[in-house]
Amino acid sequence: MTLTEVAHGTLAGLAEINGTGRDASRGGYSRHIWQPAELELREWFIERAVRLGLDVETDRNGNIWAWWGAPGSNAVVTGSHLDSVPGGGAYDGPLGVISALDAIARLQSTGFTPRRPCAILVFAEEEGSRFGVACLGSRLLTGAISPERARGLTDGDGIRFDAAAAGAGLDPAHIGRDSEALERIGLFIELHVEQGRGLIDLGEPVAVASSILAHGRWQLRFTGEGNHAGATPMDGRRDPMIAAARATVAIRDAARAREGSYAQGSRATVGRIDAIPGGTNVIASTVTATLDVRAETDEETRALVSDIEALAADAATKENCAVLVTEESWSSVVHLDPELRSQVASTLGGIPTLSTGAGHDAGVLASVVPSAMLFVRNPTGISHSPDEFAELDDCLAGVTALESVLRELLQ
Ligand code: HGY
Ligand code: MN
Ligand code: MN
Repeated sequence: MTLTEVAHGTLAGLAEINGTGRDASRGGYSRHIWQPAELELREWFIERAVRLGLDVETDRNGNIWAWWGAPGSNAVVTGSHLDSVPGGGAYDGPLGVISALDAIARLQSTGFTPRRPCAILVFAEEEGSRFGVACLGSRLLTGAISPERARGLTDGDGIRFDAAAAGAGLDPAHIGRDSEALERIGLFIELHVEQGRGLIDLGEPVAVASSILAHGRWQLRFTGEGNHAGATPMDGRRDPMIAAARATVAIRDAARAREGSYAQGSRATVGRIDAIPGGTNVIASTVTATLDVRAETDEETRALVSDIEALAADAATKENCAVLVTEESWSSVVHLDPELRSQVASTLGGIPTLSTGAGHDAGVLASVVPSAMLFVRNPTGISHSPDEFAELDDCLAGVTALESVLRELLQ
């Protein structure tokens, strides 16, 4: 079945938002916090939740809560995010939100009444695509980032987070750890499209998550001497683009060269390089490269980053440039709650367990409440790309799994 064919069944939500935030130049979707496409998705979610009779509120940090019955403590909370990476896929985030809506709709349609509070939670800025810090909404909720630091984050146009939050109707003075909201959460479970090949290799539609790689984001800022591309001889140039290019290849080689048990899980990626001033006929004065590093332990990730810092310094020196490395965000390795994981697995008759290299809000919440994740097979094994995909039958298997787990946890 195509997406439009499901317009009236479970996962109809995928069809309903299929056109929202399409990115004509990159392909896929660009849905960034408090910009038109993401605002449209917020409204879509609220309308869908109200249609289910859920009580909706947006918290002080821009996360949306949709309560099935009265808010209360020890709640079973499920959900994910609606925002995307630039040119992202249709499923990363929205599949978890839509599956939560559909699982609750199915429970309601069987006359099931939850014996404990239940809510869907839609997190703000999970991808960090606008303000640079991943899982910003869940970090603020849990106090994993200071309100001061969050307020001062800026987007590509220099707009501050506090100004954007105020524009979205929040009180920037009030953002930060929300103990009252946290105390309500008894456990959190997030359904998410798988972003690797695990379920393809296992030949299974659904798995439960075991762990999330340690990961973080850094910025490498190379500075040299801006000059005229035509009037400046090659000798004597101090070109930060060359330093950044050398460093980018060396970073890739360093991650590939990790030894022993860390070889498989170590990853380092330069996702974007921005040059100032960025003219075709101009030698750049400053070049900024983004850096994403991940590994199976905090120590190994930190060790790889310090190797990368040395490599970047060497690349800069060779070009008579300077480099400044600054950390933007950090997430320790996450081992999701083993008890909840086995309860989920046994409820589902023993589905496989998978670790992931992708970060999630469930990984942030795991530091404060028992958290679990369900993965749905992605037959391309590709994510953060328009090629990300999930077969309808596998999506339905995911909803059915989430419905069974919620029924078990709520009775
Ligand atoms: O970057 C990540 O792993 C997640 O998609 N935010
Ligand atoms: Mn993502
Ligand atoms: Mn995601």
